[in-house]
Amino acid sequence: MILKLKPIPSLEITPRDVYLRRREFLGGALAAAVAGVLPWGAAAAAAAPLAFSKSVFSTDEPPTPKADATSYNNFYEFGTRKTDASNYAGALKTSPWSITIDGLVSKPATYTLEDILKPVSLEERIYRLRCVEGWSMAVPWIGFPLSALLSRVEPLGSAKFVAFETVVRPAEMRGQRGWFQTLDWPYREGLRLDEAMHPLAILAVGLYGETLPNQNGAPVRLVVPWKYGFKSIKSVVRISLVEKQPVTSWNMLDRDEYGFYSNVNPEVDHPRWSQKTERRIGDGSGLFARRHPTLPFNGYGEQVANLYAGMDLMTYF
Ligand SMILES: Nc1nc2c(c(=O)[nH]1)N[C@H]1C(S)=C(S)[C@@H](COP(=O)(O)O)O[C@H]1N2
Ligand SMILES: [Mo]
Repeated sequence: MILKLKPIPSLEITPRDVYLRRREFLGGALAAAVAGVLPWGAAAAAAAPLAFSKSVFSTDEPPTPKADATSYNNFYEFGTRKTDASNYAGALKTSPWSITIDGLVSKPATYTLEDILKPVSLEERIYRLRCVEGWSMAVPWIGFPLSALLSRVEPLGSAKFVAFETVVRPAEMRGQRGWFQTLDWPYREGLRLDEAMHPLAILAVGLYGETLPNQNGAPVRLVVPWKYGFKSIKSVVRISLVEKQPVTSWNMLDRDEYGFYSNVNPEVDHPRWSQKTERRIGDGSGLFARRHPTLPFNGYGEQVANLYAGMDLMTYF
């Protein structure tokens, strides 16, 4: 195994352990977070330091250099080149920000980002994100379990899937205007409800100790580490609990190339290229870049394979 993921002891962790671990790592910024003074105020455009604890869910691999993780991005709302997001995403106004949660829930709501963050504690999780294009990065995300937010709105028994949408703002997102329409906006993604409730699925609001830069999906984006990167939808404004499998942007573009599940799987090639290996961003480039074997479920199989027991992963790719 290349990627060493520590086992998930979450259910064994006592509140006291969590408390002690948090005390160990939290700096002075904790006081601000506890008081509800989060750095997403009116003028929080620049990166602000975040208070967080370290998570037992992290891989123990060294993170990709921050300069690479924040300049080599896919964010088609700003263009299709890897540098477009870091060059143009500054135009997106990320404060104020709110997320509407609707559909099959007992308590539909529109929460501001501050409302969302008040009851949760942030943790840093170093996750590897594997892009369907054949590269990957290990990023120290700062976020909280998606399940915490979903539980708050009380999903109904009839809810089976969760649909996500990115903001639509052509005036601020150059990829949403003009002649070169790439995807059909809003960018849409989805998960089965049990996937969304899995403790590894997080909403991230920061990376490398600071609030998310716009190119990485500010102010709040999903990170689902066992799935190809395109499932990790950026700049989320709407989350809907639904009964039927929702449409997703890449699947709409080409259903043979991008499935709904999109679990990282070295055995299922993309129709135009192999998925067996990956290039690690920051690890040298060109012909001599080392390629690493891609792992089933991106290395998180022990934690998530049971979600797919009995499913043919060649059919449900
Ligand atoms: N809204 C939106 N979310 C998106 C994308 C996008 O184009 N638009 N690209 C996806 C893809 S293909 C990848 S690999 C990851 C990249 O995340 P990163 O730039 O933070 O590494 O974001 C995903 N989320
Ligand atoms: Mo990707």
